[in-house]
Amino acid sequence: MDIKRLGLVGIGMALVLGASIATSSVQAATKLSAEEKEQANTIFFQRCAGCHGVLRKGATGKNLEPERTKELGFEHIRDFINYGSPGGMPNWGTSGELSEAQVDLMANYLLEEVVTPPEWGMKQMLDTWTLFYPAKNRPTKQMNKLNLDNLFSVTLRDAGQVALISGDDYKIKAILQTGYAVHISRISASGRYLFVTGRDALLSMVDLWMDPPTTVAQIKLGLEARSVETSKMKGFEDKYAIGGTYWPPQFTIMNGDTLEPLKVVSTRGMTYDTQEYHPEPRVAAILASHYRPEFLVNVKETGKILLVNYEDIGNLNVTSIDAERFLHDGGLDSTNRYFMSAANARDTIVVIDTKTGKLVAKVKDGMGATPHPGRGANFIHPKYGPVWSTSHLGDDSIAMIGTDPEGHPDSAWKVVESVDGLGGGSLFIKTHPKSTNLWVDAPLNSDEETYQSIGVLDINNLDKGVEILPIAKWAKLGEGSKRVVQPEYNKDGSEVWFSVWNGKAQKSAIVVVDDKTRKLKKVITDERLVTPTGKFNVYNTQHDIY
Ligand code: DHE
Repeated sequence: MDIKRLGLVGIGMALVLGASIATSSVQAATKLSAEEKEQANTIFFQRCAGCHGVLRKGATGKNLEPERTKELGFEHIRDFINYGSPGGMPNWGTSGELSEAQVDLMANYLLEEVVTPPEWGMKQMLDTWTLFYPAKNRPTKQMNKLNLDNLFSVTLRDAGQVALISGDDYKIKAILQTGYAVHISRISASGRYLFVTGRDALLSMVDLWMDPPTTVAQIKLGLEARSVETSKMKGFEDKYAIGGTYWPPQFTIMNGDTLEPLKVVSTRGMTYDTQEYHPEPRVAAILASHYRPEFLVNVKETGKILLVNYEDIGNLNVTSIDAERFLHDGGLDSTNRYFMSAANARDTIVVIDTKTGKLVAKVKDGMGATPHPGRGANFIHPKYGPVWSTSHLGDDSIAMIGTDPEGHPDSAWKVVESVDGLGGGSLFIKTHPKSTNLWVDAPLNSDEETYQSIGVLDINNLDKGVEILPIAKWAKLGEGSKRVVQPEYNKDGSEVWFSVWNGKAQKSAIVVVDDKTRKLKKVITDERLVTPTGKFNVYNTQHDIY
């Protein structure tokens, strides 16, 4: 095994981390000024809270409360921030993302007491809710000539915008202002409305029928968020939207037509296993059931999946399923019946039957380290039948789990095969019902050649191994880290799009590859394409095709 493909930069740092806490140096903190503390707070929010939690209790990242950091000592923490670790901690210092002074600042900051941010309830939400276009001022039919089914909503992360790009002529049709470090897009059941959430919990609702597509409502749901979804059950299409927040730890159900907040529900409570109180159980992925009028809400730190029934918001019925701690992302199987959810820091995939509303399995045997599926990839395995697959952050494997309990009972809810992908540091995997290719990225790998490439496997000949395509090279962008991230198909499954994610001041691109030939088809460049990351094809996102 090529050590680079596992992403083993900073192995020395892992050994440092593994060293006995008792032997590490205890060093007094340099007291930070109010100004320094504010700067550190901002950096912590932008770079660290996603993995370690606002209260620093740890999740994907380690616990960073002062009791622990003081034991580790200033130098240890500073080096860890600087060099990163094979477990997925980025090398903030050596990558140039933080200066030496900022690394020192953060090491000192982590020795100080935790700063608890303010709460955010209905009053704050209503204060920030803006309905730019009430439903009566919106068109009754599509006013533009866009082929909406093949439109892509592209996250322009550091611009706080999304670009709407046509999958037909590769042109940018609109740029829309959204929240800070915008994260994901989701599409309403009808395909008309696009919902975009920023990390700052600013949620935007875009009417794709207007000419040009326009933001019709916005609301700030808290201070930090990653997820949004809309009701997809027959009879409830476009009726409700839901947003989950990391801080405060809660979810909010909104009117799907206006974003008016209707119900805020805290997720604070007891962990599923040790049954101890957790003050910050963050809401990670949310999916809409196609079988029942329910949202599936991943509560990270307590390890519970909530089935939130939206039939009667005033008498809210929530089923709480004991799943596994540190639930993060996940998707549906090919029949849309089973929710496959990654408890990534526990190397587990939890399976929920959205038809019966019950836990089906917790798949642990055969999983790699830190599964990170995005929504995963569904295909027919030549031997084991329908499978859902995930790549991993912590190693280079791709795990395939059988999802057909009736047709292939022996394979159901087991890792039936695990193969080598592109490398550790993988975030996303993708295929399409019309394709026999399985694409896998590794944007957080430490090896430049690896994170600038994409891996592709032939579903019918998995033994042949991965073919590596130098996507970033094809884009010819000049300087920068140019991480290749998130495969996304066009509507008919003939093309796959990849983001070449560069620094904010550098040139980025989207590279389009022909799915059949695996050859370069198009490089989309435009000065407005600043730090593209996620891409969401309207039709595939609307219908949960992946
Ligand atoms: Fe994401 C999905 C959280 C960092 C790009 N990301 C998700 C989801 C969660 C999440 C909970 C699932 C949402 C859902 O389905 O409802 N992401 C987090 C983090 O907490 C984390 C680790 C750190 C942070 O501070 O945010 C994080 N994510 C990133 C990135 O650095 C990425 C690569 C670039 C970016 O734009 O920030 C990134 N995340 C994405 C993308 C998806 C996503 C593209 C949607 C994938 C999909 O196919 O659905």
